[in-house]
Amino acid sequence: MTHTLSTLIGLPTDVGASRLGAAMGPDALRVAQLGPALERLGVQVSDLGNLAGPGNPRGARDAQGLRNLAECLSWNQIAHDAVLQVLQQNRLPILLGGDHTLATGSISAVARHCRATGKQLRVLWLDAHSDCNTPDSSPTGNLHGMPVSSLCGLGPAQLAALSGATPALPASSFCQIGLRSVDESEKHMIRELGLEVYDMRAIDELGMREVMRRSLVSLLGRNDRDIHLHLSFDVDFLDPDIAPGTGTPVRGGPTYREAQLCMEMIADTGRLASLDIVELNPALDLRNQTAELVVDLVQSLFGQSTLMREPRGVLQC
Ligand code: 6HN
Ligand code: MN
Ligand code: MN
Ligand code: MN
Repeated sequence: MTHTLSTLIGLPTDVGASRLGAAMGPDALRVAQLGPALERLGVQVSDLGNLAGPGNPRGARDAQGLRNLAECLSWNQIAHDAVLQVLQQNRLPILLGGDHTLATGSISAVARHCRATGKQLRVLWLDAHSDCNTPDSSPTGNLHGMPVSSLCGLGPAQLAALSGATPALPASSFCQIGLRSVDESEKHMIRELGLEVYDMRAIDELGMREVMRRSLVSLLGRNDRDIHLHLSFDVDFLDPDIAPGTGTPVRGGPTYREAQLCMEMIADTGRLASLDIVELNPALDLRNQTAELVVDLVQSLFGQSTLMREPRGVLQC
């Protein structure tokens, strides 16, 4: 384990999504005992509670074609400031969303921290979607579809500026896994940016193990000590049969076992240093099963395994 001290940051908002409910995500994760589950693994957990921010005005698209931009900016600034402070305390921030817009603030803070400490930031993005729309390309105007482009310096300028440098990180520092709903405009963007992407077809053809091996090798290379690995975990990555509690479900996602293997292989790298858990929508869930599944997976991410084993490292897997 890289960090044994971690801090939960609740960001109860759904201003970046079109469906209401992700604002209840942080509490559903607490009800599912996220903190105690991590503590059983030897992680010391503190919880900042739910931070306050603007409500959801459910705005129409503005002149730029965006919904709730001002509120998204506020929430991302709040996310940014909290994540940066936690990193400066040498703790591992766990952002509890909230919708996926929040990754802009969160990863901008991580990028700032890495610049200050000489670390190299790599981002693993688990999602059914590519989240690389721009204000011009977005079919919906929802900002949760734009964090990747914002971080690459293309989204709305105020969001892109959060890291203090544009881009917060180059597209080559990302890897996306689990995609199965990509807008036409995003297909072009993936090409243009040169994003490394493993869609569900890649998982079908290669298997999760090989997909994870390839992506971790390309993200971490020789797995030097100076790499900071950030995981942005959109709950809609998971198949909706096992994880119905999310606002933009897409059928045909990873199974329980595939998702476990994915988390276990990330744990094996020993490089996880910050985490977003986003897009959990308890209003659409059944008896909190999605939150409970996420807690189960996060335990694997923090090193829980069936047998006692030594971390194998990315190149030995
Ligand atoms: N998410 N591509 C669609 C859009 O509205 O831009 C869906 C985005 C979903 C975003 O799940 O984080
Ligand atoms: Mn650090
Ligand atoms: Mn997403
Ligand atoms: Mn998604």
